[in-house]
Amino acid sequence: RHKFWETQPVGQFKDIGDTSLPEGPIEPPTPLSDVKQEPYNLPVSYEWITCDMESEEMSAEVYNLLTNNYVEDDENMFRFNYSKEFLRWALRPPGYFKSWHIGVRVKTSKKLVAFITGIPARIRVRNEVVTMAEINFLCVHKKLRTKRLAPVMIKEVTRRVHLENIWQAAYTAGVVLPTPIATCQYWHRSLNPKKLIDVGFSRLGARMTMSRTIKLYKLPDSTVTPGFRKMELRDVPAVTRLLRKYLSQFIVAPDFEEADVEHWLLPTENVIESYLVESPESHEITDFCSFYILPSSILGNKNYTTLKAAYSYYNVGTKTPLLQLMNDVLIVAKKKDFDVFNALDVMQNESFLKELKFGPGDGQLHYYLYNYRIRQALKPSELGLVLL
Ligand code: YNC
Ligand code: MG
Repeated sequence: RHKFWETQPVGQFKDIGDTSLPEGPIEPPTPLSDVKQEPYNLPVSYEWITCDMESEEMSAEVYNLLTNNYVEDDENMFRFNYSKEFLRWALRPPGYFKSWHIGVRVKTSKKLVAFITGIPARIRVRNEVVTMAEINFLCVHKKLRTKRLAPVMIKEVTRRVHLENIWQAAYTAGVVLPTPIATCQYWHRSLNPKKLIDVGFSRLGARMTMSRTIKLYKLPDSTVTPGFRKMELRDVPAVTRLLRKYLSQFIVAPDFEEADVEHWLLPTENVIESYLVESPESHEITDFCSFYILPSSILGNKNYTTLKAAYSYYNVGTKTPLLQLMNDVLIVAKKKDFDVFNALDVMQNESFLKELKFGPGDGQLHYYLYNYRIRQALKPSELGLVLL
C-alpha cells in the first residue's frame, strides 16, 4: 500500500497497538562513514541544487515554485502563499544547515521544479531531548506529480540530515502516512465574515443573515488586559522562562533556549507577531501569545486574490486566563486587517476555541516522527509543538 513508506524506519500500521515494542529510536545510528557520500540519482534531465536562502534571487525562485505548486485545500479553492520573508525566517533558525535546503532543477532550462527542506530542532519526547530535523516545504511541480519523485526528495534530505549526525525528524502533513503520532484539527475564527463568505471559505449559517453574522463576529476596538503589549528583544529571557515552564507539561514539545525564542518569537514584520502581559505593578512577564502570518491565494475569484490569515503559534497564560488572552489577540488580528485567525486543537487550545467562536475546519493535520517510535498515539492536547 505504501511502497516507499513501508521501507522506512517509521511506525508501521501493522504495529499499531503492539505495546511490546519499545519507545524511542527504531534504528540505531550508523557510522558516519557508512552514510552514502553521493546524492541519490535523479531522472537524467534533472539536477540537485542547494538553495541559498540568503540570496534574494534564490528565495524568489523558491517563492515562485511554492506560490504556484504548494498545498491546496481539498476543493482547490485556496493555496498557501508563504511570503519570501517568511520562508527566509522559517529556513534560517540558529544552527541551520544550508545543505538541507534542497532543490531540483531542469538541467537545460535551470527551472526549479521541486523542493524540500530541513531545519535542526531540539524536540523533547517525554523526558528525552532529541536533536531532530523538522522537514517542511516538500513540493513537486504540478506537471511532475505521481512520478515517484517525492521518495527521492525524502531520501536525499534524509541522507543530508544523517551527514550531520542527526537520525530523527518531525513533520506534519494533511495526508495519512505510516503512522501519525497525533491527528489534529484546524479551527477558524472569522474576523471578516463577509469576505470569507464571498470567497467561499465559509458559508452563511442556517437561519443567519449577513448582518447578523457580521454582528456575531464583531470584536472591540482595543485589547482589555492591562499591561498587554508587543514583545521586545529585552523580553527574550523572561519569555524563554515562561515558555519552557509551560511546554514542560506536554509529551512532545520543542526545547527552546533564548536564541530559539529570539529567532522564533521576536516580532518580524509580516512574519510573526508576539504579545505579552507585563504586570503594571511588578513588571513581571506573566502571559504570552503569538501568531504567524500565512496568506493563501484565492484561486479563481473575481473580487479577491488573497486571504489574510493569522495562525496561532505558542500561547501561555499564567495570570491572565487563556480565553481573555486569546480574545485580545483576536482583537489585535482584526485591527491588523486579517480575515481569519486559525488555531490547531493542540496544547490547551480547546479551552478557548468554542467560546471564542472558532469553528472546526475540514481536513486534518497529522504529526509524524521519523525513526522514533511512540507507544500510543497522542491526544492533540498532549502535543506542545507547532510546525510552520
Ligand atoms: C507527504 N506530504 O505516500 P508511498 S507536507 C510524505 N509527506 O509514498 P510521488 C508523502 N510523503 O505511499 P507526488 C507526502 N505526499 O507509496 C506523498 N507522499 O509509500 C508519499 N503536493 O510520491 C506518498 N506538500 O512523487 C507515496 O507523489 C509517495 O508527485 C508518492 O509528490 C508528493 O512538506 C508531493 O502537499 C507532496 O507537491 C511532493 O503532491 C506533491 O504527488 C506536492 O509519486 C503539493 O510520496 C504540496 C504538498 C507536502 C507538504 C511537508 C512535510 C514532508 C515530510 C516528508 C517526509 C520527511 C521524512 C523525514 C526525513 C528526514 C529523516 C531524518 C533523519
Ligand atoms: Mg513525482
